[in-house]
Parts: sequence; structure tokens; C-alpha cells
Amino acid sequence: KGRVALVTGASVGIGAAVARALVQQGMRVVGCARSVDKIEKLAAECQSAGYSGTLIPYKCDLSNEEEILSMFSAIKTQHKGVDVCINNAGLAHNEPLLSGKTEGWRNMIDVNVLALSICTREAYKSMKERNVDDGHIININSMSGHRVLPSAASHFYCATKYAVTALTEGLRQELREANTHIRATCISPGLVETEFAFRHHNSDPERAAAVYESIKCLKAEDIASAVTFVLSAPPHVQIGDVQMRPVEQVS
Ligand code: NJP
Repeated sequence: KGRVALVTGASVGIGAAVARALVQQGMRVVGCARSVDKIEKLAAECQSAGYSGTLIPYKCDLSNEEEILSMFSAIKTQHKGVDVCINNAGLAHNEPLLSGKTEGWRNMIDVNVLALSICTREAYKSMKERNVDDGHIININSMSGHRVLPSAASHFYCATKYAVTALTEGLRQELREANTHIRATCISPGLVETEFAFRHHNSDPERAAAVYESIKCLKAEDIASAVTFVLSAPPHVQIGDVQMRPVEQVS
């Protein structure tokens, strides 16, 4: 309650559900994405629902480091800094290794890996300079960060999520070496019903819809519940990874 959280990719899907849940719990949440109008709408909804926290919309293209750094400096000026950082923004393009376009690969690396790393570094800096010892950095990873699916469309995406697995564990070790109690966690969902599969380069909307209809998927709110659970763990408890799949998902 009263803490400042940054949620990246808060315009739709999992990020919007996480932002809403944290505002409901009384946090001051800076929600960023490119479609800031959607976050403004969500902020108005949270306000009319009478939630005790606030959602502050911030327009940021996370594939641009300058924009990320300006966002952190605005957060410092307006809200003193970040206590909780939820690295949620991410995307997958259908760009197989044998035929994909470099541009699509680069976009996945920029958002899924580099933006997450830059936000992590800047959030840590913000916590350290204010002696925040109970901060938390949560990465929204994927089951794709734990096993490679036999689908050419997802191999590069899997590679970026394997990077998230490595970065979260590496972060945990660096935080320990820095002698802080700031915690690092990743949450690794299976299929979640959002707009995600419709936003791929070369996405086939019928195929995407069929995937979501094939089983009873997780909801964005299920992931938001995992985030609030992780944040509510006692200070001595370090949750490394929460893997969650729909009951009906096989792989
Ligand atoms: O995705 P979607 P989800 N700069 O497409 C933002 C992981 N995951 O909520 O800029 C700034 O509905 C985009 O904002 P906008 C997945 O890998 C998902 O399902 O306005 N923001 C939007 O808010 C990802 O890490 C599933 O377009 C940028 C958000 O990212 C996380 O869950 C399964 C941006 C994407 O919303 C959220 O995914 C799984 C940029 N350059 C893991 N580019 C699943 N849905 O099945 C994108 O295992 N965003």
C-alpha cells in the first residue's frame, strides 16, 4: 500500500490486469505502453471503481532506451522512485529461424530482453539511492522460457524467454552479492487469453483464435493474482519462478 510500482505494457492484456490489481491494493502504479489512451481509460475505470490506489499513464516505446530513461527520470521527479518493477511488456512475431526477418527478431530482443534489462537496472538504481530494501522486480516470463515448442513460429520468441529465465536467476544472484533484500521473481504462464497471438507479424487471426478456443486458457487476471501473491510473500521468502498453465494444456 502506498508503494510505487512500474508496470510495463499496461495498455492491454496481462499488464492491464496487473496494473488494475495493484491499484486496487492501494499502490501508486505507473503504467506504460505506446497506446497511452488505453491506460488513460483504465485509470478512469479504476478511479470510478473507488480503488484506493492510482494509475498514472505514461507513454513509452520500450524499444527506445532514451524513452525508458526519460520515464525513470520523470518517475523520480514526480513520485521519488520505483519500489516494485513489473517487466511485463513482450511480444512474439512469427519469424522462423530459417526464413524470418531480422527486423522481427530485433523487435523481440529489444522489448523482451533489452527493455526488461534496462528497466531492471534503472529500477534497482532507484531503489538503491532511496535505501529501499524491500523492493521487488517481477518478470513476466513464459513457459516458452522453459521448453522449446515444435513450432517454427515460436523458436526466436522462446530464445528471448530463455533469456528472461537466465536474467531473473542472474539478477537474484547479483542482488544477493549486493547484500540487499530486494527480490527477483519470474512468472511463467502457458496460454493466456489476450490479444497476444493476434499481434504477431504474419499472424493468422483464424489460427490464433483457434489456439485460444482449443482449451480453457488462463485469464490475464490469473496472472495478476500470481503477481499479488508473490508481492505478499513474507520478506524472507524468495519465490524464484511461478509456472502456471491451463489444466488442459499438454505441452
Ligand atoms: O500480450 P498483449 P500479453 N513499447 O499483446 C506492450 C507474456 N506471455 O498481455 O505499446 C511499449 O496483450 C503492449 O503495449 P502497446 C508475453 O510474452 C503471454 O498476453 O500499447 N510497450 C501491450 O501493453 C508478455 O511478456 C502469453 O502495444 C510495448 C503489451 O506489451 C506478457 O506475457 C503466454 C511495446 C502486450 O500485450 C504480456 O503478454 C506466455 C513497446 N515497443 C507469456 N511492445 C499469452 N498471452 O498466451 C509491446 O507464456 N508492448
